[in-house]
Amino acid sequence: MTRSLPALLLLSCTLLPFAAAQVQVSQAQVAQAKVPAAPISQPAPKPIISPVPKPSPAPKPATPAIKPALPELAPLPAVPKAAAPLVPFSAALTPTATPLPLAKLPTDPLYPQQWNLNAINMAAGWAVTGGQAITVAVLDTGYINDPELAGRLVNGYDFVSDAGRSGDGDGRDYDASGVGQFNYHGEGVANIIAAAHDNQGMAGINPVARILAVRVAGEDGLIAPQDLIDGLRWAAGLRVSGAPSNTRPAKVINLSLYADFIALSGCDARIQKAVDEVTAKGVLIVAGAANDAADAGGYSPAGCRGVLTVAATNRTGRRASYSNYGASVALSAPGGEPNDPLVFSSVAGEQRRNGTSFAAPQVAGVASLVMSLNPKLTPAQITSLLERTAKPFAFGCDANPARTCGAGLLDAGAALRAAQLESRQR
Ligand SMILES: [Ca+2]
Ligand SMILES: [Ca+2]
Repeated sequence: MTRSLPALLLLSCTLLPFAAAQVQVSQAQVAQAKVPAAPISQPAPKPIISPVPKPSPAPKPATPAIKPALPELAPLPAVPKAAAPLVPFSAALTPTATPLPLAKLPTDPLYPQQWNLNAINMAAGWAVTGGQAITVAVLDTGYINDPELAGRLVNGYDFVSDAGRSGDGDGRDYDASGVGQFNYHGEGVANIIAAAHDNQGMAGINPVARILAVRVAGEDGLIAPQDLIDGLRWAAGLRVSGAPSNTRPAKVINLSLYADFIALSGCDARIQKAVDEVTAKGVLIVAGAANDAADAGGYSPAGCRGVLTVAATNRTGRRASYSNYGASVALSAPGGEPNDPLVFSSVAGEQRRNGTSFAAPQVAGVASLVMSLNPKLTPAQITSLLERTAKPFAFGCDANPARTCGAGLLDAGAALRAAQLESRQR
């Protein structure tokens, strides 16, 4: 892929090597490319959440004429929305109480398969706190009304400005629900952060967190830089012309993406400006490093100053084959490999995916637990805490010592014990 081509945005990896994927592919090539994707790592998905009643079939959307499908994302069939109520945007936040340890480990059926939670020492973290209703914004494909987030999913705003790519027939509007075949992406990110411990599906990292869904990705999975910038600013409570004011800003923003049409040559100045404004408001931005097995410093937002950039590891604790690396990476979290993915729940059934898209939300989830203990920490202080409590890579994360993956592997137990100790000392 040459660097002038449009960048693909969602950091869900690739059963096919990303670097080998063609951007300007014909529909026939796309269809062909999908063939090896399914059976490698995905057994037939089992429904793990009560089936959602099917609405009458919607008319088939026309095939997008201009944008190619994403070769890195295996599309799913369209699924109906679940019936769990969305939190109205204006709803008051639950008053915070002293954060307590989690009463017991999750009994959700997918929990034993969530190997990434063992890898990040999550049970030791939950022994410190089960979290509070911290708001985490997910800037992604929009929300799916997933029962895992019932009562905690906030309909934010649809920032996709291009009506030709939005899939909902218009530009920006008040409905942040996802449209199209890549919906599972934002749903999976949100569920990794905040899925309920409810004996169904999976277990999230902060099971009481509130998810603010902000749609920035079009139906085609691409993100325009201005939509990302406005979505970032809005999620943090900054004014965005034409959008309603956000009176319930997030404390953490998860970006499992990079924006389209940005040259891969360092942080884009427009994105950096938005990042600076958001972090100055005390909002932590967590971003995936991207999936090109390249230096993340060339990417936006992964290479931007002030962003907590997350590389992906595999089950052995080494760098995942696709993960970006380098000095802009703060630390790592499990992202899995194509043949050994992470597992998470979806209204469409169990998902098995890999990518830095799914590493970043683990850090965002643990960061929200840290904030549960000490809401006054600045983004820089949270980043520092997570870096210094990360489990160092004994022999580096990669056989090539130049391919660094930050301070180590996320350690939720160590991070939350340190956060608790520091909050008591204040
Ligand atoms: Ca729209
Ligand atoms: Ca669950």
